[in-house]
Amino acid sequence: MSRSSHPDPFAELRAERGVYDIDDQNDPVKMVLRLKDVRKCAHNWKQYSSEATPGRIVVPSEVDIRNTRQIPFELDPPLHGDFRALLDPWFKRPSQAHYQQRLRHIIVAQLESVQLKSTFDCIRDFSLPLQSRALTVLMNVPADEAETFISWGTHVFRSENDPLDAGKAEQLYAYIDQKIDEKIAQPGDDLFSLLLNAKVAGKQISKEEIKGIIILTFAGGRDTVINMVTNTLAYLAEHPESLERLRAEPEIRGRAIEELIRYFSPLTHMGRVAREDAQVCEHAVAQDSRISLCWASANRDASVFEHPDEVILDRKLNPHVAFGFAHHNCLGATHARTLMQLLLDVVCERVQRIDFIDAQENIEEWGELRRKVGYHNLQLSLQVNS
Ligand code: EMZ
Repeated sequence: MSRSSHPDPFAELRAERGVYDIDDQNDPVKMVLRLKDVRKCAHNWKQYSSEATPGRIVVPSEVDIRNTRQIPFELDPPLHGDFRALLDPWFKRPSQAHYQQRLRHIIVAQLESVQLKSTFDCIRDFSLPLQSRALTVLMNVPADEAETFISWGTHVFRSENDPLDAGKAEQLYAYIDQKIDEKIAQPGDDLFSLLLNAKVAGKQISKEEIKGIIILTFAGGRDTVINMVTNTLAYLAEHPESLERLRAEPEIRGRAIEELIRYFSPLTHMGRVAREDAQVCEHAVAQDSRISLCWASANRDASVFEHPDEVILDRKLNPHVAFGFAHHNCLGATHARTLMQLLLDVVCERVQRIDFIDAQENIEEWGELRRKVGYHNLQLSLQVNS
C-alpha cells in the first residue's frame, strides 16, 4: 500500500451489518454505513433531527464545549430552508469570474512561497495558509485577516493534544464579536454586513444566530479543506502518471476532483438524533439516541461504486455523498470545488513533479476502527517548470 492511500476501515461491517455501534462520551452513536441507508436517513429529518442540543449531532459530541447553535446545519426544516435561502446566493459567489481571479492569485502566491524551498511542510506552509486566505475571499473581509486565522491552527475547536478543548474557540468568538461591532458601525460588502441587515422568516437575525453562521463558516471548511488540499498533493506526489494525465487532459479535471473528494471523504460522518423509536437496516434506534451518517463509508460502497478503493480519475458514475446529502448538503461546496479546480489548474501549469519526502498520518479512532483522514505533517518538495 502506498503512503498516499486511504484504506477503508468500514468495508466488512458495511457488508455484514450495515451499522456500527460506538460510544462517544457516554452518548452512543450508531454509525450508518451503506450509501442507500445514509441517503434515506439524511432525507428523513422528521425522524432524524439535526436540531438537537447544540453540538450533539457532531461526533465527537461538542455539547460540553459550546452552547452556540451552528446555523444552518443544526436546524431542521422549515427554518433551515429559510436560512439557506438567505445564505445560498452568498455561498454561490465562487462561480463568479472575479472571485476566481482572486482565488487563483492566492494559490499562485502560495505556491511561489514554497516552490524554491528544498522541502516544505504541506500543511503549515501551504494548505493552512491557503485555506485561511481563501476564507477571506469567501467572507469578503480584508486579506490581512488571514494572518489571524492562520495563527489559530488547523482546527477551530480542537487543539493538538485535546480534541475537545473548550477554551480553543474563545479567540474565534472574540474575533466574531469584534467584527460584528465593526460592521454595525461601518457596514460593507462582506458576509457580516449581509447578515446584520438580513431578515429570516420575517425577523431580524440575532447576534447569536450570526455567530452560529460564522462559526460554521470557519469550522466546517477548516480541517476538511486542509485535508483535501494536502491529501491531493500527497496523491499527486505518489502518482506522477496522474499529474501527467491531468496536465494532458484538462477536461477530466472536474471529474478527478469529484473522485478525489469521494476517495478522501474529508468529513467522516455527521450525526442526527432520533425523534422517536426507529430502525436502520433492521437495527433498532431508540428515541433520543444518536445515529451518524457515515459519508466516508457510503463513498466506498461496492454496490454503487465499482472498484471503490481505487482512484479512477475520470470515474463516470460518481454519486458520492462527501458533501452530505439532501437539504443539508454542504453550503461551502462551491467554494471548495472552485478552490480544488484552480489548485489543479495551477499545479498542472507550473509543477513538473512533486516528491513525497516524509509524513506523519492523522488517524481518527471510531470504536475499534481506525480511519486515516490526512496527515499531521507532510514534507514535500516541488520541481517547477523553468
Ligand atoms: C462543526 C462541523 C461542521 C463542528 C460540516 O461540519 O465541523 C467540525 O469540524 C466542527 O468541530 O463544530 O462545525
